[in-house]
Parts: sequence; structure tokens; C-alpha cells
Amino acid sequence: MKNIKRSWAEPYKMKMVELLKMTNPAQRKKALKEAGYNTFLLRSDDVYIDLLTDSGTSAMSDRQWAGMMMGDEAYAGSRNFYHLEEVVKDVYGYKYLIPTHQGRGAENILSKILIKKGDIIPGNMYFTTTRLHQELAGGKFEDIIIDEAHDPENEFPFKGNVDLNKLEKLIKKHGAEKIPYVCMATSVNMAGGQPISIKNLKELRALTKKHGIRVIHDMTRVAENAYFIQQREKGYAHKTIKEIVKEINSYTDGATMSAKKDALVNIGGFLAVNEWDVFEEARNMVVVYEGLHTYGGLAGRDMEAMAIGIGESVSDGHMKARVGQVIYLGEKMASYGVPIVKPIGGHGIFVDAIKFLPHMPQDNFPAQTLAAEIYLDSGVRTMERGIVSAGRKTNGENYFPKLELVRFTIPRRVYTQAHMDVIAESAARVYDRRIKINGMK
Ligand code: P70
Repeated sequence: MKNIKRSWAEPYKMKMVELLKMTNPAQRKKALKEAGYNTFLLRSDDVYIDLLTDSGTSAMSDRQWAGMMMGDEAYAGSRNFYHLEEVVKDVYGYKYLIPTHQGRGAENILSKILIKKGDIIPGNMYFTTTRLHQELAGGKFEDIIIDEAHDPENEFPFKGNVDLNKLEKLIKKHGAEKIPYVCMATSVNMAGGQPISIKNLKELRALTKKHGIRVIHDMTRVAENAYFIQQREKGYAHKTIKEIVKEINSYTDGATMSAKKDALVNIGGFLAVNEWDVFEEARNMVVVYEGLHTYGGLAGRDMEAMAIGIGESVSDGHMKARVGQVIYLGEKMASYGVPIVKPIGGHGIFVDAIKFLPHMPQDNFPAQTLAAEIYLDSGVRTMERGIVSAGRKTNGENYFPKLELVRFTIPRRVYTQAHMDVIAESAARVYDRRIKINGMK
């Protein structure tokens, strides 16, 4: 028993469990047909292991539940708001806080305040809700992520990086006054949960500073990004996740947050900024769209659970187990030959449906088909991230996105290693009979 090293393990134990309904193939066939072969439309009661999303699906700790009991449900000035404000300042380093019901609430307010008609918003790959709010405010999103991010097989360790040449070209073409901010996301979701490096962030900061352009951070999964920096970037191995998160944020001017991911709550989000003027405007606007500025659409108890969850999310032990579990699943799937996006990201495994089903044309919906087959096989629900998600043009023709993926998103602190084995074995079984799988219309 020499040199045996444990890679990761859960820094918690179970106090309560939620019983799951086990289904048989006939029941799943019926449920899937009723859902129109769309995993979004399945009833969760018909799902065994739910990997549709990591959003709002985390298990809260006993401390968070205790915090729920300490909710101060006053209309104005709830003590939980002040606690949350203190935590956001301490952990994330932003000065002013505006709570919102979830991430998109913050995106709406920020876009309305900072974007004018005809503005350009460069970003390291789009996210659906973020881009939509930018467009609704009159702006146009421009992708400035490095090319490597669009290649599922490229193993570059920081596929979330910004291509500074692309950004410079946009500044030259449109002028800095047309760019209210760069929208920089950590753990880039649509690229497979890929991180941005501190080195790249510093360079982004220097370039934008020269032109007087803000950097606004989509910090939905910032702690997962910090973990990859700790593991992969020179000079960061001995820093804590908390220190790295704060450093990331120090290169930015403000942030939108969906607390339903990293921050370990089932609902919640916020906008955080360092500029007083932007804060003042946001504080007025949040009243119109979300609620008074000291609750922003949340109950006092939700803000308390969030404040406690933020603290837990930047613990090194938590993040090691969180990402460790995702990597365990990914490596197991890869060992069965299942084609996955590499490197493995922070919040889930993205299966390359084009490589999985090479005989299937993209307009027969390979990723949607694969998600349906996985559900039929084992009751595991995944999310299509391909031609269906990309939507259609106004003339009814399909967009044909480069990436045709199925996302196996892992909720935080919810499933066990045996569950991970069930998932990988199911993917392997479907992979073994891939030749016999037909597409959809
Ligand atoms: C997901 C969820 C939400 C999200 C995000 C990033 C990087 C903002 C938000 C919005 C939920 C989702 C949303 C739209 C389509 C599919 C799934 N991502 N930024 O599953 O936050 O949901 O709180 O308004 O990932 O990836 P919110």
C-alpha cells in the first residue's frame, strides 16, 4: 500500500435523502413520446438521474437550511440583504450589490443601463440569455473567444481565453465609444465549461484600460474557473480558490451572477458593480423589474442561503470534490470510447454527437437523438446543445452550429460515484449500438 493517493472525495456526509422513482423501458418509452422526444419536456418524476442542468439543482448544506429559518422577510432593509452585501464584498470584492431573482434579471438591468442602440458588445462566446438582453437593449454581440474554443478536440488548457487581436480589430473598426463593455465569462458554458487564465485577463484589462472600456464579468461559475487556474496556471498552485476568485474579479468593473450555479442555491442572482453612478441607476431600475433594491425578487431567506452558499463555494475542499466528480465521469466515459469535449470542463461532460453518430446528417438532430436514446436506456436526462438549441432563421431554415453536443451537467453535491458509473455505463451501451440509431425529423 505504498504511494496510494486519493484523488478526491466528498467533504460532507448525507443527512437526508430524496427518493427517486425507478422506471422501466416501457415507461420511459411512453414518457419520451409524450414529451415529443424533447428532454426539456419530460416530467422530472419520470427521470432517474437528472443532468439537464447544474442550475438551481444543487443540494444545500445544513447551514444553508438553518439560514433559511433566519429569513428576515421585511419589505425593506432585511438583515439578510446586509449579510449578503458583506459577503459579496468580502468574497468577490465588488463594492455595490443589487440582488435579482436570477442571473438574467441582472443581465436585463445591466444591458438596459450600459447599452445604447448600435453598440457592440464583445464577449468570449455567447450565452443565450446574456446575448438576448444585449440585443433587446439595441446592442450587437461579437464573439472574441480564441479559435481553439470552437474545436472539441483541441486540448488547450484555457479555451475560455479572449483573442485580443479579435478585440483590437473590433475597437479599430467601430471605435471604443461604441463598446460600452467587454462581456467576459469565466468557465465558458457553451464551450464546455472552459476556463480563462489570469494571464489573459491581465492582458484584457490592459488593452481595455487603454481604450477606456469596462470589463463586465459573467461570474456564474467563477469558483470552478479559479480551480482550473489553481491546477493549471504557473504561480497559482499555492493560492486558495478564494484568493484566486478575488484576483479574477479585481481585473473587472462589475459582474452579473446566476447564484443558482456556483453559489449553491436553488434560486437567486445579483448584479455587482464598482461604479457609484451605475449602481444608482441600477438601484432605481431594479424596483421596476425585480423588486425593491434590498430584495430584488428574492425572499430574505433566499438571500441568507445565498450568502452562506457563496462562502461554501470558494472552499478548496468543495471545489476539488466538485470538479473531481465531473472529471471522474468524463474519464470513465472516455475510457469506453465515448467522444467527449476536451479538456473536461468544470460543470459537466459534453459529448460530441457528430462523432458519436457520424452516419447522421445534422438536420436529423444527432444531439437531440442521442439525448433521447440515453434517457430510454437508463432514465438519465441530458440537454441538447446543438442544432435544436441554435434555433431557426426567420425564413424557417435551421442554423447549423459547429458544435453539436449533448451536455451531461452535474448538479453540485447531489449524486454519488455510483450514479456517475450508471451514467458512463449508459453512454457506453448506447455507443455500442450507435450504428443502429436513426435520427429524427
Ligand atoms: C444552464 C443555465 C444559465 C446562465 C449561464 C451563464 C454562463 C447566465 C445564465 C443565466 C440555465 C439555462 C439558461 C438558458 C438556456 C438553457 C439553460 N444557465 N450566464 O443550464 O442565469 O438562469 O439564473 O437566469 O450558464 O446552463 P439564470
